[in-house]
Amino acid sequence: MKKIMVVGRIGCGKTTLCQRLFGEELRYKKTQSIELVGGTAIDTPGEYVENRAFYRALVVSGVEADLILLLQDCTDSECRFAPGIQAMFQKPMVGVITKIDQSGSPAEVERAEIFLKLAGVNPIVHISSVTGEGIEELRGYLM
Ligand SMILES: Nc1nc2c(ncn2[C@@H]2O[C@H](COP(=O)(O)OP(=O)(O)OP(=O)(O)O)[C@@H](O)[C@H]2O)c(=O)[nH]1
Ligand SMILES: [Mg+2]
Repeated sequence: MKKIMVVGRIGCGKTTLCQRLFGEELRYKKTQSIELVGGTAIDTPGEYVENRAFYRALVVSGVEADLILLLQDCTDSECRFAPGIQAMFQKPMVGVITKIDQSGSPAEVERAEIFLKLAGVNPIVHISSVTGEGIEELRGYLM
């Protein structure tokens, strides 16, 4: 499995996705610092992408990763990624729209898709870490 780094806003579902990918029990735990999960995933705190002062730390940690997952919660009406953030990492990236089980309308998912496209990320997968929808498709990119 590729070494991944997971990036996205506070509460967008990074840690829950890592737990799902590594078959761990889904349980809430705030991420306080950059952490290695399951040996192949770098989980990051949402604060690092919400505050540009931390961008350098993200880039430095991302050097270790083969692939960066950029997560956008479909229920979140705000996007906090700098436009073209993809160019900053210089790494292959996959956009991940999270919490699709919570989506109130297709428009919410489309909004998340626009945010990820503005970030410069492609391809994009839609997932729910709770129901498992889209997880196998995402795994395909991690092989
Ligand atoms: N319904 C639903 N809830 C989810 C999903 N993924 C995560 N959550 C919930 O969203 C909340 C935040 O999830 P986390 O995975 O801790 O978020 P995070 O991105 O790691 O947040 P930080 O560590 O603070 O940056 C938790 O209560 C999760 O249970 C999902 O796919 N569907
Ligand atoms: Mg977390």
